[in-house]
Amino acid sequence: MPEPITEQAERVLTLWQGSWVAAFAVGILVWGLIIWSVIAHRKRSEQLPPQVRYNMPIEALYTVLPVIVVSVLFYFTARDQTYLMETDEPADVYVDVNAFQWSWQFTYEEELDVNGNPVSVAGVPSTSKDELPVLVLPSDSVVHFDLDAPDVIHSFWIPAFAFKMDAIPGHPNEFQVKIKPGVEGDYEGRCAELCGYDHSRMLFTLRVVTPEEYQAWIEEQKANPQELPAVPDVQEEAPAPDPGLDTATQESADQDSSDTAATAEDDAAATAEEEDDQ
Ligand SMILES: [Cu+2]
Repeated sequence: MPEPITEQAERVLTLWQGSWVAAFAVGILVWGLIIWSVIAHRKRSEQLPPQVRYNMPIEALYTVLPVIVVSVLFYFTARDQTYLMETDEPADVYVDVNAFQWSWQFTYEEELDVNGNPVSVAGVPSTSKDELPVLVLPSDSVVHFDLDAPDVIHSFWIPAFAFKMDAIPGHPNEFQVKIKPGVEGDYEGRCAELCGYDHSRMLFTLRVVTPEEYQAWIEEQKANPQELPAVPDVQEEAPAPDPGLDTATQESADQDSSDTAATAEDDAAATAEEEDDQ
């Protein structure tokens, strides 16, 4: 497991370790009983041992013990899930995550640049770190994520958060984390839901910096808005609800062709960038 960099990730790690300890305790008990009965009750003579059946206390134990085991696991899972899904605390940073085929756009909803647009970064599908979008976040801060997708289901995964959540078209998801102090550095981010041709290149970098460095970065972005690669917009591409079957089929066909168009735009943008670099 990667070193957890959020308070929530600490909780996930503890739950995971606790589950293993409980599993080993049950395992050792069961293996112990198996080995004991194999040795203590091995065949000693040709005489048939006493035949017993319907031992009520043992039968009751068979039912009660698994119920207790499942209840304990359920209790801790439900308790931690409730904690992980909490979004009540006011966040220091709000990030809109747009997961598209096949990269990411991160929009800092509350930070408006000189043109009045929110600060936003986006990338192209790649395995080279220079081309990947960089999600910059301050340490020692609460960060709120809103996840959405214009095309297919993706999954926003930062292994160091010990957490991932799906980005589903037409079904916005949200979660928040408290990033710990002193964890500045670069961390890997991925799409964890097989989402098409370039899924394996749908990567990003999480860069945790100090709150002061974060403020300086945001001010810099506000003053110099960045040219973004072509990114399909969540609002524009979300399919409109329509009860008609024929129209629905037609719409999904439209959706497919516009997806192809968006991909072509992405490729064009990527090529343009490469040409710029030369
Ligand atoms: Cu994806």
